[in-house]
Amino acid sequence: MTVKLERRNGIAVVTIDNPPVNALGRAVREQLWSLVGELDDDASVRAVVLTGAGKLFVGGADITEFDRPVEPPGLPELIARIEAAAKPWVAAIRGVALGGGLEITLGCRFRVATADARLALPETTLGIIPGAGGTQRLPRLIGIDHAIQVVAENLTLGGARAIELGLVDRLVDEPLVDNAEVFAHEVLTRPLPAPVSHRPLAKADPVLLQEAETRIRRAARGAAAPPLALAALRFGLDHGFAAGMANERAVFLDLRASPEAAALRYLFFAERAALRPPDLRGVTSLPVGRVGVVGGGTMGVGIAAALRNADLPVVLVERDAASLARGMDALRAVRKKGRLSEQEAKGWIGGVTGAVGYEALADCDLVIEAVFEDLAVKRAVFAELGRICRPDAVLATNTSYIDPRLIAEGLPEPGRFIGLHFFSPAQVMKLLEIVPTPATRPEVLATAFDLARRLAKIPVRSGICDGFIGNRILRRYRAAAEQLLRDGAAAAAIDRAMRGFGFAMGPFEMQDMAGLDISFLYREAARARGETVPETPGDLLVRAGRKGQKTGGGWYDYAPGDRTPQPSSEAARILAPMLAPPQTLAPEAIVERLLAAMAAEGQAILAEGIAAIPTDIDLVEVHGYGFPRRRGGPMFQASRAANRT
Ligand code: 3H9
Repeated sequence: MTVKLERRNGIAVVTIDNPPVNALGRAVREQLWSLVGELDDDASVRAVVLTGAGKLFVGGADITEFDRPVEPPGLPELIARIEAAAKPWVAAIRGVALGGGLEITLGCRFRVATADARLALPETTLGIIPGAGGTQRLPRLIGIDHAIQVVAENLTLGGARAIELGLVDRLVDEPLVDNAEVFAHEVLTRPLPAPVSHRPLAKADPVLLQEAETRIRRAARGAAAPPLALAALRFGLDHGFAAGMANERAVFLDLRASPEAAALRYLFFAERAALRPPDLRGVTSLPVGRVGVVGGGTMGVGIAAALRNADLPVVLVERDAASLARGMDALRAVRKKGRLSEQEAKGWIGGVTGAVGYEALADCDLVIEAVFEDLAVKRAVFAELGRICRPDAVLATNTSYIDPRLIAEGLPEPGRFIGLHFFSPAQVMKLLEIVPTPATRPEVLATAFDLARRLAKIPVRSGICDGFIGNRILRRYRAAAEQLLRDGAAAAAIDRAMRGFGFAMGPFEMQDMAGLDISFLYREAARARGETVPETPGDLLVRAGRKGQKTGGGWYDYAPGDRTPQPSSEAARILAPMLAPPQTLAPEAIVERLLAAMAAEGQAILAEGIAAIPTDIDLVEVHGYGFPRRRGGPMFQASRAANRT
């Protein structure tokens, strides 16, 4: 049974025991449905305590059911039944009560929680809105302005805050159920409060609603659910509880079936699966206590910050005192601002040992090299690391292009070597490409995945190829964008189309920001090696000194101190010899062409075994390259397009 019942002197304790997260799947709903009737009919029961087994209350509706039609009994009906029960139900919450998990507590007459409880309605992150009364009952308990933040802005309330807002009636210690039982006996001595749905709702301040609307729309960046969650809440304000519930349900069901929600669900499961690759099941990772970082430049500092954010002690090594001082200053600057107390901030930076020379790394369990992207420089680093580090220490390179096998050549114990490709800024970007060499031992690979989990990153394993998964697709994407340009589309039209699709920036704006010279130098190096690399429009711009924002112009012009791209007649003149006569393409056609190019490269990457599964490619794009989350990724898009035809 996924729902357990125990009777203790007049109190029935109902425990949802549905691992891993006590989701409210059909079996749970069915059992709760019949228990409400059974307990109402049981004269020995005076009140009911509803709780979750294990470390959490309930993680929400069962998301795996969302690809199928709704299976009765529905959650809104179940919650209405609990709310209307003859015996009062008391929710006893430890850990998380999320989505439907929080909604079911709102149907209970009381809520008690431990201080570590976390209450939230994260539905909008899944492309839906709360669908079991969250938008209607919550404002009646905590007021409209706070409810807006929980319903449409994914605010999580801790136990203490929930008490302040009136969401929880009492904070209790463990043992939770014993204390909830005491609470239940106590409340039975007093008249019961009205069910939440019967409570009055104060009038909303129109200015506050307007501000919320603007804020939520801006933050949603085109995602449908957050503004609709607010709208559902407002509908209830204007039309009352019953109409509000009917409207909420209709919007919920509509969104549940939307491509956006399908994409977000797909990523939800892909992100969790990424942490546990099947072939590493049963492989024990190596203990990592102290981590060395070689190089105090942007990448090294970002990696050190990511490690400190996960509370790992760091040794940051530079080649001289001045570079080390710069690195340490940069680290202080990227420390999580605002969120740390003075004491915590001290501890954060105090966990970094700065050192000149490699000797300080002798005791590290893992060392990550983040020096200049040059094979000879990197090899020199690993020659030193091979000499100084313990033979069992894991040694990692943060290269983004260079073949890790070449970097590791000559390294003693090559089985401990691995590529860890972080993305800049490394303390922010979620993606970690993990690049084993054929010599890398499974425990070392497992250690890399374990590290990603500790750093709250999304790990994706990549085989060895030029640019690994992400930069390889990026190159193809840019090439396709340049081909569109050559065919006569305007850079501004291409950028606009991709922004419309959900990217923060289009491909040309992005290159102007990052600098056109890096890929130019890369092509030049290939040409110098004798490879045939045809001239690109980007080459023309760089040769004319237009390297992007940093030189005042690239594909666009930029006024000093202003990052707004302006159409450039100078760029047009330089590029003219390569471009076909101007033509107007529909934004959809532009998006289709560029997505198809990304997906085609993804297919090649899969065919070559560089990525194991399509979801890995989508995770790389979403977490490393700004692919809009609500679109799932290029492979997800391609599979949907294939299903349509
Ligand atoms: C909702 O409630 C809609 C309602 O408004 C209306 C309905 C009518 N369902 O994250 P973890 C799986 S929408 C099914 O690694 P943690 C997960 O895939 C829902 N499965 O654990 C993984 O499986 P596997 C609103 C779920 O301890 C395993 O559980 N709720 C669900 O780090 C462990 O997950 C949310 O959006 C689910 N709801 O974190 C909350 N949740 O082992 C979503 C998880 O096979 N969940 N799984 O890889 C979470 O945020 C976290 O899972 C949680 C636990 C904090 C609960």
